[in-house]
Amino acid sequence: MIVQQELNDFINTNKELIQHELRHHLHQLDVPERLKASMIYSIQAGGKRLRPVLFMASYNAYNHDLNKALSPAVALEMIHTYSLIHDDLPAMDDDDLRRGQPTNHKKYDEATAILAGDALLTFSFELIINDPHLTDQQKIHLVQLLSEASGPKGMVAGQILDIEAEKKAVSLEELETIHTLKTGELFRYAIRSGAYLGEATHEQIVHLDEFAHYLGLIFQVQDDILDVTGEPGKTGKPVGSDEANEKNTYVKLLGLEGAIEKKKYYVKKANKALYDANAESSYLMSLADYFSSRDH
Ligand code: GRG
Repeated sequence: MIVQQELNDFINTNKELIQHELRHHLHQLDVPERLKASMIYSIQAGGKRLRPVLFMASYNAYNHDLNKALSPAVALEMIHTYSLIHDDLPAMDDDDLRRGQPTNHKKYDEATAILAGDALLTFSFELIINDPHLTDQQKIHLVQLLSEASGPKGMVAGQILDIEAEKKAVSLEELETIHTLKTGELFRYAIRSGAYLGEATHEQIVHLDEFAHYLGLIFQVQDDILDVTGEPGKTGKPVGSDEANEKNTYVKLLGLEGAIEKKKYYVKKANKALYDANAESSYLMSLADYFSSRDH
């Protein structure tokens, strides 16, 4: 049983490690100054680094040796950041604020924000390919996993389905598909790639895929619950805003009580999948609880 303090230490240590790696790779880039500044602006804007922490927890569930290959997690955070920059653009959500600060296109301009996103996306693959701690076979596999998770079969598919679903009623099943692709695929990559490098078996990875699926849904249902119950300022989004009212959410479909019940169901399924993956005493288990009770 992992106690809260131990989990906090694990999260903080790995967050620091990833921040350091992100800074190191971006600051040494020899590229046009405005592009570099805009990439660094969004990377350093205070993200929770949940996905890299999941990667580390998944590696740690199967392997206690020091994980020197951090590029799969750094690449993942870069792709997550690119997706947020593009999601905030006028052509998409048209947001002025992200994490309580001006969005990239507000701080710089639209063209710069588009290019900063493009640059983070492509640079992420370069990082994996140049990682001296990975074998060629590992590089190929990781690039395959990451491109599938973030591309037209993964996150990008989720984004277009989400845009198409705006302002029309969707079923619970359609909502789950959108979130599984838009949010869940990157979680799945984090967990799969960590377990793969930690040398989990194929069967364990199949169970972890199921865990990741439910973790993505827990994350999203909690996001929707926080939209109506969260403290303003903490979530970085206005509570009860027009945006929140128009969105297809679990709370809209099931009511607040129904959404909370659904979350409990997802937590149960996630825990069962972790047992099946022999990872029940890992940080992954505590992270599932952390995801379901987070307040921002
Ligand atoms: C533009 C191709 C493209 C995709 C965008 C992820 C995404 C797809 C859009 C983000 C919109 C959104 C608010 C989705 C809800 C789930 C989500 C990804 C929230 C943000 O993730 P956190 O909480 O963010 O991990 P931080 O700020 O901590 O990095």
